[in-house]
This record gives sequence, structure tokens and C-alpha cells, in this order.
Amino acid sequence: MRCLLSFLLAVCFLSALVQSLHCPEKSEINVTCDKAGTQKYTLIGSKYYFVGESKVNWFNAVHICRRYGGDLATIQNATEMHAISTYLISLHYDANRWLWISGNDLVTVRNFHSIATGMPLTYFNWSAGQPDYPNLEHCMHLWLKGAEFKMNNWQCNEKAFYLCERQNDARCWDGF
Ligand SMILES: [Ca+2]
Repeated sequence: MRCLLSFLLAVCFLSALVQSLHCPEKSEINVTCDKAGTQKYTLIGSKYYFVGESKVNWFNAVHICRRYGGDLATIQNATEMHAISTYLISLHYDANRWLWISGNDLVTVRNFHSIATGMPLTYFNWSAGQPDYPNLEHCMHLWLKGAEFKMNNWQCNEKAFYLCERQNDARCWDGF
């Protein structure tokens, strides 16, 4: 009897171990923050995002994303850009659906940084002729141009929808 119990415990332990090693990513997660309620994020490519359904200026979009455990999206490479564009098109988002993202050159004109990471942006997918109006348009958004969503700079106090990305809980750590 004791042997059988030990055997069963061992099986349980091993199956739990295997399960923890094989951890399939969920297609959606629910994030709950204090007083802000629960926000559903959807896996798009390798990150979780949600699209804001209200039109707000860029500064307010920064606040709203953070309130729900996210940041305005920082698109870091062509793979992420393509995944987001494909997803937005699958939702039938059209050329009227402009979405704020994290890039801005509010500090130094033409030196775009992410408000989420504080780092200079290294990937851009500007639409033709962008960025323009260097002293007027300091905040970045996505818009549908032709067959895909691309980047534009626009006036930060204008109102648009927004794309939030789940915050990385382990963004920084002690290295000393
Ligand atoms: Ca522009």
C-alpha cells in the first residue's frame, strides 16, 4: 500500500513537472489592476495587446494603458509590425482607425523614443512621406495605408484610438 502511494505521488510529481515545462501560451489573458477593473489582452504574435475603444489624445492614451497594466505599444521589429497589422486588418479596422503607439520625439525633434521603455526606437515602418512636420507632429500612431498598417507622426493633442501592450513585469532587475 505504501509502495502504491509512493508510486502515485511520483507520477503526480512527474506529470506536474512535465506540465510546467510544457506551458502553451494562452490566446487571451485577463489583467486586473486596482480600481481599474479587468482588461482582456489578446496574444498577437509573441506579445499581448488590447486596442482602446475610445478616442483620446496621446498623453491620455499613455495613462489609460498604464492604468490597465500595459504601456502604449512599442513595435520592435518587422515580425511584430506584421503580426499587429494582420490582426487589425482581420478585425476589419479601416483607414479611419488610427491607433496611438509609444513612439514620440517630444524631447528632441526627429529622435524618436518609446514612452514605455525610455529607449530610442530602432525599428520604423513609416508610410510614404513620413515623418513630416517636425515641429508640429511629435507622437506616433498606426494607420492603414494600402494593404498594411504603417507609422505616422501626428499632433499629440489630437484624438485617436490606441494600442496597449502588456507590461513586462520583470523589466528591470538588480544586477549587482
Ligand atoms: Ca505626419
